Amino acid sequence: MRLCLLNCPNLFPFIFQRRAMSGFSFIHAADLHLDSPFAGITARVPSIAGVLQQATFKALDALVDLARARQADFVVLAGDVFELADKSLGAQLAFADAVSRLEAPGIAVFMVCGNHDPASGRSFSVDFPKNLFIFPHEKVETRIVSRQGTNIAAVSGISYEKSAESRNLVALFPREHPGLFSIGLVHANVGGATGHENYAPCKISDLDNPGIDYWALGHVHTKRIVSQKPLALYPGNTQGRSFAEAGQRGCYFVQVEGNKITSEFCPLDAVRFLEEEIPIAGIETISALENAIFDKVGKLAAEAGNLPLVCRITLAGRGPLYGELKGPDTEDVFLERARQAFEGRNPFVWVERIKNCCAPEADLAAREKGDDFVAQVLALAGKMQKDPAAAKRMAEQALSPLFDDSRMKRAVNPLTDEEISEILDNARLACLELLEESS
Ligand SMILES: [Mn+2]
Repeated sequence: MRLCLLNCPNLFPFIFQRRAMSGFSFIHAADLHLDSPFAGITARVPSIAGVLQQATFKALDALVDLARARQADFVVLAGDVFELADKSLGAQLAFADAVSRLEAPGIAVFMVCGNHDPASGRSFSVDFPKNLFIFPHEKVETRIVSRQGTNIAAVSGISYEKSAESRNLVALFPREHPGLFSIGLVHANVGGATGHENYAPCKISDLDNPGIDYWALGHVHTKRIVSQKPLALYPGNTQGRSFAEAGQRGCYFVQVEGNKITSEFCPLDAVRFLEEEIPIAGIETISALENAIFDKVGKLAAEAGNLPLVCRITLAGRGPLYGELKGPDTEDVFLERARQAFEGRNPFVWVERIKNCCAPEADLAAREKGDDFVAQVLALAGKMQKDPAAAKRMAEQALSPLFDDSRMKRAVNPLTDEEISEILDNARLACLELLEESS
């Protein structure tokens, strides 16, 4: 028998059977991005596009199933539950449904708003069940969770008011310990994580707060242990939405027994993104390469198990087939044939792209040691690849006469890091082709 209470004793009078245990457990998830549009994934087949569109919702359902199956005492959601500040109607209704499925077994849900769904964003007049508590943005608040009349944990949290949150929210948490297992729930960029906006920035050392036993973080989309004491985790997002978010996605199931905290990662995603390279070295014929592509897609499908798969294969490295692969339609021909080979699979296997990044069969390292122009460019490109920041500075310097022109500035966007890296790769390849022709 269990009673799960927030700070109001008559709020959750739900009673049900649970296994005997002295500790308690909760689920920590973040960045659900409900109703994410999967920008950049151009699924031509409507049934696949539909599955992608539903994937963030399915991950939410999986989270609810997990919380119920494991009989978690409560759930904490560390921001970006919704994709859009003007939360979509479908996302809000689906979220209300999910929370109400947790209401019957008495599982409370605590949530903070992140940069995608700040408190100031528009909301529809959806009635959320009473087991949901959304932390305010003005200051850190604390809620006590109880079971069977006994207080088991304190959850403190604070929301974003607007997207570009510049406050150090972590620093606002109380430093006195509440005498119960204490969770700090916050959406923040801890330690200047790259690849994510630097919102609610703080240093890792800011987490060193005697009032907090577990930091339930959100914002960084790939799971990460930020600190061991106190334990601070990013669970990553619940559903990958691009190849930048490849691999398993899910949440942490956290068990607390006395001083012992055990965190177990549990996948929730409904569609798996996987990307892999095929080194062309040693592959002698186009037919052998095609077999290698089919084998690799088959291996990724096995890895995705019972989940639908969106995959990308990159042909990489140096090898004798380089010349034959140079044609403009090579990628498309392989792609079309791979899609056909895996058509009709259930769950589906969708090959998103076959990317050709091969280089000719030349001894690059030896060639870089020469003193001619080609060797110098190869050496420089190699050096720049190892130091992208320096490469960016040099490229910007070289291009400044062009990009500093006021008319050009209006017409052309500055180069992105990815574009600069591609220019370098192409320069390298052009040099290698010159080598090939002259040999
Ligand atoms: Mn996010």
